[in-house]
Amino acid sequence: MIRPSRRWAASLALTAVATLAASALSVPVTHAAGTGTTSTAAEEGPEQIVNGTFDSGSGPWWGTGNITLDASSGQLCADVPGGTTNPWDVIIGQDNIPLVAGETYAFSVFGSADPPRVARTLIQLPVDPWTTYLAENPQMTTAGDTHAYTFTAPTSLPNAQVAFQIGGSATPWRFCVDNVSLKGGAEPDVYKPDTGPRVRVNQVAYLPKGPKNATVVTEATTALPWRLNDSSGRKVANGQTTPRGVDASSGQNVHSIDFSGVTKTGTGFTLVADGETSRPFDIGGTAYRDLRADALKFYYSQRSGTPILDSLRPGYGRPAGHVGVAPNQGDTNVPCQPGVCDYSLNVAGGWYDAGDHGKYVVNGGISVAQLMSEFERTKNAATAEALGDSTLALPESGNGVPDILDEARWEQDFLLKMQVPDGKPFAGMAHHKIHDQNWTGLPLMPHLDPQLRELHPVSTAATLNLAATAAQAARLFAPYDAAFAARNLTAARKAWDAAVANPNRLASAADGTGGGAYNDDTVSDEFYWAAAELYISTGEAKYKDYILASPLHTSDIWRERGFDWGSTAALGRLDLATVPNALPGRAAVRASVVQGADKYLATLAAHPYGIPYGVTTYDWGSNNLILNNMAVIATAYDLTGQKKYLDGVLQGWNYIFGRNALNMSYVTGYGEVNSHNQHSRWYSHQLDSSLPNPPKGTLSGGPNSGIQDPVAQSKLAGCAAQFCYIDDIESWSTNELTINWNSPLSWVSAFVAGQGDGTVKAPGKCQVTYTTHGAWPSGFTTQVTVKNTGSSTIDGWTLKWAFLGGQTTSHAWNTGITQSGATVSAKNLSHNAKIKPGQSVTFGFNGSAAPGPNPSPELFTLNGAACA
Ligand code: 9MR
Repeated sequence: MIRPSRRWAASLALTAVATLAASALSVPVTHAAGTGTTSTAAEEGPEQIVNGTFDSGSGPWWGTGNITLDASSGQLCADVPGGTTNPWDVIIGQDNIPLVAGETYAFSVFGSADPPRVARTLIQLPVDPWTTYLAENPQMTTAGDTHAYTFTAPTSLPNAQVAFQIGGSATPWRFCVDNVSLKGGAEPDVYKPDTGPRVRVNQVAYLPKGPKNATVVTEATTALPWRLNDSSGRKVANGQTTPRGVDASSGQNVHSIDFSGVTKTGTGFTLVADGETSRPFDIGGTAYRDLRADALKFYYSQRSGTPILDSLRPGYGRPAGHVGVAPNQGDTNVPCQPGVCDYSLNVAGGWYDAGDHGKYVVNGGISVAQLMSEFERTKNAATAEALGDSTLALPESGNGVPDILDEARWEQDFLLKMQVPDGKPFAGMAHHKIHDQNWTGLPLMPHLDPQLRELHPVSTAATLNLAATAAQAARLFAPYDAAFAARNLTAARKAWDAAVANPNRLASAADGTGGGAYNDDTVSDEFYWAAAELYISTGEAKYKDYILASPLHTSDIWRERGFDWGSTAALGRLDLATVPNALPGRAAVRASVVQGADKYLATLAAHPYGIPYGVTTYDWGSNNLILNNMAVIATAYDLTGQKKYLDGVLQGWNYIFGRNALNMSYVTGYGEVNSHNQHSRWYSHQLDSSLPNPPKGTLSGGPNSGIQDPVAQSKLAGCAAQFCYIDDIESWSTNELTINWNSPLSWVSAFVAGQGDGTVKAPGKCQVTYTTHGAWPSGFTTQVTVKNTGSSTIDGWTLKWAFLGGQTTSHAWNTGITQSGATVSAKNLSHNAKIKPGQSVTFGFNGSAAPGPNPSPELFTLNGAACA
């Protein structure tokens, strides 16, 4: 993958003027030795340039905003525009090069220019007064030459800059460099992360009645004493550690600590063991309510096609990106890649995928599905708290629709636009993605991206992502906007049929220039997921038959590595288990989720850091995979109410917030030490202090054993899995932010936020029989009996449930009924307010039908408590 880094143009004119002034005043200690002459001693010294061979893209090299760096040939090339005045109007550079005073360095570069040009070559101070230590003007030829020089550094500094100033030409030309090398000086520091105290805790909070686990890194092989202190250092509890041996995911010898017995609440607790004091943490539950909102608020500032209002996100306001206003070229009229199609589409809107400006149907699909499922869970799970309107500070807040659905719709509208129009080849399928023709650098605000945007070929995977999400949207939006729901259902059916007709159109792994490939060679899981959503929303036999015939319906889909955008069967299985439907054998579907959860619990129990991720090499975006495994455990809790599943989620949660080898939280703004330099073209604070860091509640991808980017490669080579991470904006393979990573963070934080103090809630003392006696095309009649199974009289009651889709209640008897969205509240009348132990009340209502099935609800709450 090639990801050039590029400086934003704004600050550069000033930079370069100052450079000249400084070089005129200072005396460069450059010994221009000419081509081919170098100091042997220096040549044998250590290499100080990172990725001078461009074997893995162009990072951490950057360029000015008027060029695009291209490393696809294995050299670094740029088309230099004509019509600039000064050399510094166009620059390619690399920062953070250490120099040691008095050391002699050998610098060399192979460069070419077509047509021939001079490329001003500098090693300099990166800030005013821009003192130069090497300043040369090599003549670059079309065939290319190696140019080599030596110089002695007059001063020590950790962050010198190599810069090729290539502006000032009246006409355009092409510049390429390769084998850029600076040898000499001291061995570059071996990167050693600052991991702080060896006692590792969840730096945010433990729930008072939940499990409390920590890990201590120690050479000791026998149990050690531990002690828990409150914020004033007073002892709250003590005990003995459990030696766990060497942890394969970190290579560390560790002990675990269990202080679950402590239920005292407060802030500023610390855990002490082996002479080390942990970072402080709370015992209490409210932080995760904030996170539930923050993790969802993340999506608004990822929106494309609309201005981000500073009034709603102070410090994050920006103009609308990609609305066809120069220098943007899109996304209102986007052509296909050459030869792919003969039309243009308006695909404005949606969310930017990650730190790039690309929009990908496969990844948008799982993200919007997880947001919709987070909402759908509020209809079906006993511990889910309502996610209502005006909870996320959106432009749509106050429109009567839950904000989480407003946010999901922003993406779903975009996914619908990616469907091939009728009458065109592959009508009904979805284009795999839309993004820039070439990779852009950092920082680059969305509205300033000058690249051509292109639609890429259709794919079966994208089409099925559209089918699945549109089918889910059809039932969830029905109570709020019947027309939008119907549009989604039509699109979903059409997409399904198109995918069945074209079951093997795979996105190419080679299509990764300017955006991610998101290639996926196995689409049986996408078929299964789409069939599941279509079946739940329509009840139709063709989808049911597909599900029942799919080998994925009964196989063990619970990968140790977790599910993600390329492995989506779990999305279907989880919804078939939790959303009311009439699938034959549904009990086995539910049981399979519990089996998956049991597997992850076993992994977690065996792991000295309590991580439900049973692998020793970590994948790209490992944090999202771990969170998805936790969502499976959480769903088992929703299905069974068994404490071990709740405890499992809470234990896995600790890893994300600091109980890990790096002793850090991977969520911006949460935990004393947290990721905040995630790779992003607009949250580029690390590169430009006038820009913000990512907003609070942004998940980093986390450790990735693949370390595909040059910064990670230069700093983390040989890393044990948990150490394959660096909070550096250039480390796009370990530290990006992505819409499909915040979606499980958001889902799981909503689960945790709903658990109060961590106690397993006792079921309500009630039993409900819900019988739909008659159904006709436009309506139905239902009778409900509520039995008091407790030992005291219920005096006044409200029974709540939710319909699957757009059903509404009309005439009711023996109750007063109100409805909000799909959720119905039936309240007693004065004559039946009391239900004595063992006795029942019966009421009924007529309802208006909605498209699709009308299954009996499976969750009833009486006065706020879920009936058994
Ligand atoms: O999240 C994706 C990961 O699973 C893949 O292994 C990786 C390489 O193909 O790509 C990741 O997705 C990136 C996408 O291609 C472009 N936008 C940023 C995504 C996160 O890094």
